[in-house]
Amino acid sequence: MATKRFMTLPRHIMEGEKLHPEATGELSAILLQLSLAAKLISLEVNKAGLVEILGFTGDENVHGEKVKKLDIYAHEMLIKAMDHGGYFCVMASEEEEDIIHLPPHHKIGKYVLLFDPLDGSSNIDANISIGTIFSIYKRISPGNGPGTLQDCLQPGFQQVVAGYVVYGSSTMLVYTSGHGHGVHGFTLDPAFGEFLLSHDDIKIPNQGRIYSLNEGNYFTWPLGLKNYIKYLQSNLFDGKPYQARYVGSMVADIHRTLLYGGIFIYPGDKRNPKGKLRLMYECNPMAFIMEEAGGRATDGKKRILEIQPTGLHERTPVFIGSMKDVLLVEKYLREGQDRY
Ligand code: AFP
Repeated sequence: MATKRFMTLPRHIMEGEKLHPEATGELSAILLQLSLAAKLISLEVNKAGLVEILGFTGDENVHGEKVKKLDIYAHEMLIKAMDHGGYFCVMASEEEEDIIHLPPHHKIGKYVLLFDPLDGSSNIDANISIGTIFSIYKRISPGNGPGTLQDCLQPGFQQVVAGYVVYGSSTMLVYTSGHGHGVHGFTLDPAFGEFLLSHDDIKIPNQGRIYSLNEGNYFTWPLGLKNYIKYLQSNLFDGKPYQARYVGSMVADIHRTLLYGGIFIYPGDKRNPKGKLRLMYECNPMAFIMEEAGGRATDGKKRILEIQPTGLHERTPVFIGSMKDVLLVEKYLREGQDRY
């Protein structure tokens, strides 16, 4: 293996491919294309404050949310980067209600791509970290024609690759192909436009000291969650209570949780029993990464990766992070017996 200092993403992928003689190289090509899209999106994100790209297009996305131009740019950039390589039979995006078919006359491949092009977009104007999240499956529908909704609605344990790009103080791409191959983080060196291996085989601490959720929703939380947070605030761990950290951008909060340990929570509550975050292109990819890094991800009861999806944009409560922290909140939720 090359010295870590000059381990570029392409080289890391190629070396990983050598470990799997059966590999066709398609997943490698997909990851490289995704990294190209990430570089182009990063360029726009990093200069958003300088050009008129800020602000609203006046359009709304499928969820009725005001769409910022960067959302659209990221969405279109990913589709343009991914729709002509012959890797995919179908795609799906947070920004489109229905599945996205490949343009006619394009070669159809055996993979499925789901993505949130720019998660955390309400933070763009405040220059807070935002991100892209991606999730890849193999098709399950028969034949070699266009993919179907059935191909997109697979449980998360069927993913073949999951990852995210965090556009923060630096741009980082984190991905895993699961099955013990590890979680790897690459930092973009803008000097020569390459992602360099900066976090090899990331493992989340078994227990953290940080909890992360929107405490503004406290009065709608289930009783068990209130008791859990009170426990973290009123007991001492290494001499002090847990620290609260909440960016309000899932990719940033998950990235910190992965590196530092602790727990990120977006619960179901009185108003929204399914919570806010999307199963297919937010929670499933993050759960795949977190489990591969030695953590845990559930909806409070069952593994996120075992949820059988019924809709492209369905939401799920999510409790994700260090093994001990997630197991403990599940205990408090059980004791709370779904009472409010
Ligand atoms: P936006 O894309 O509207 O900024 O929402 C971001 C997000 O989907 C996710 O990235 C955050 O974890 C979560 O919403 C924050 O939601 P609250 O603002 O309700 O805490």
